Amino acid sequence: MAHTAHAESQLSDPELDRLYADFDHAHLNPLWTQLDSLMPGTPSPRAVPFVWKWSTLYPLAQRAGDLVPVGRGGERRAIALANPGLGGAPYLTPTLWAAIQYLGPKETAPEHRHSQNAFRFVVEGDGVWTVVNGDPVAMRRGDLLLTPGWAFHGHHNETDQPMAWLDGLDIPLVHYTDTGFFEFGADGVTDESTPDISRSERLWAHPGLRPLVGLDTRTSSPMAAYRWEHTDAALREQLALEDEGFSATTEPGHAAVRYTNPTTGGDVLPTIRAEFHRLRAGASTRARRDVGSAAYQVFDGSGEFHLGDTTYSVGKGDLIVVPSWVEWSIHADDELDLFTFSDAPVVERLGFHRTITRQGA
Ligand code: 1HN
Repeated sequence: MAHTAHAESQLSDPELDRLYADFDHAHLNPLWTQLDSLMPGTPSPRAVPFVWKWSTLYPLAQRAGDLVPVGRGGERRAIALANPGLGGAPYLTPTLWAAIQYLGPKETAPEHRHSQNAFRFVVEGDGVWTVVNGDPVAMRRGDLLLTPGWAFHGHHNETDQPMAWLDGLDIPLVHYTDTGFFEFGADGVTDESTPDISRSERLWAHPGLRPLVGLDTRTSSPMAAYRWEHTDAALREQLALEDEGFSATTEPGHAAVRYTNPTTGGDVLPTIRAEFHRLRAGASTRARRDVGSAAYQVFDGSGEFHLGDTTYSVGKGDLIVVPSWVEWSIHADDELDLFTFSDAPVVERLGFHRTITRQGA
């Protein structure tokens, strides 16, 4: 087909030229000139593999903290990671948005709500409470915090120290599908109290137990926080069981957990999957490709990410993006702790998921 179209165009038949001009005029577009780009044989992402170093991100966020106020209108001092392949859009991948957000001593980011689903992950610091639908949720190192779509939320820093964290949202997906709503809420936060544990955790965060007031299925997890002590213990036990000769890890020296919605057992948000992985010192993952895009943030340790033909050395706080169908693998130099998120719930729900693992890699 492409060959036929090519041969025709080489004849430069004036009638054919007129046909293409008339297509253009009538807002029509012939498939035979475009099949290759519309339907490549395998995914050919515009997003590229890329690494943002924490040593770049944090000082820039700090400078924004010194120079740019946070408040109504701008709403958040969040600096988006713009994938170099996506033409300057503030998108990490075609579906995911990520930013470093910075809140100075005693600052407040006012409440609002939007259709977009959000999470926060904390690589360092504490002292900020995110108030989600009126429930104050402490943010501490290693915690995953959820803000499901349409939940009111604002943040306030109770301390004399600044705090920075990673935000992840499904902004590009919502933008592309024209499905987003946004509303302002209170100018500050509706509950300034600073409990250690949120009400949502008091109700929901007991292993294997769900309250009988919550037997309905929820689109997003009702748990506002997944605490580091639980994540760390789960990973530690997987590696201990492996040491004791039991099958507990996904591959040798590789412990992993997925954060789940306790009402479904599925992903925490309808559009975003979140997991935590721990590789023993010296361990490697098998090289693989997946449909859909993902990102990793190094929580602790150091190692290498192999993305396509390039190897990136990474350390604490670094953010790594893995576009769809790019071959990737990870090697741990010392014990490597990784937070990761992806658009897998969307890809799987639509039936698009495929994966290939390179044998013997
Ligand atoms: C938002 O509400 C937050 O609540 C972070 O921290 C990033 C990016 C665009 C629109 C709203 C937050 C955001 C955002």
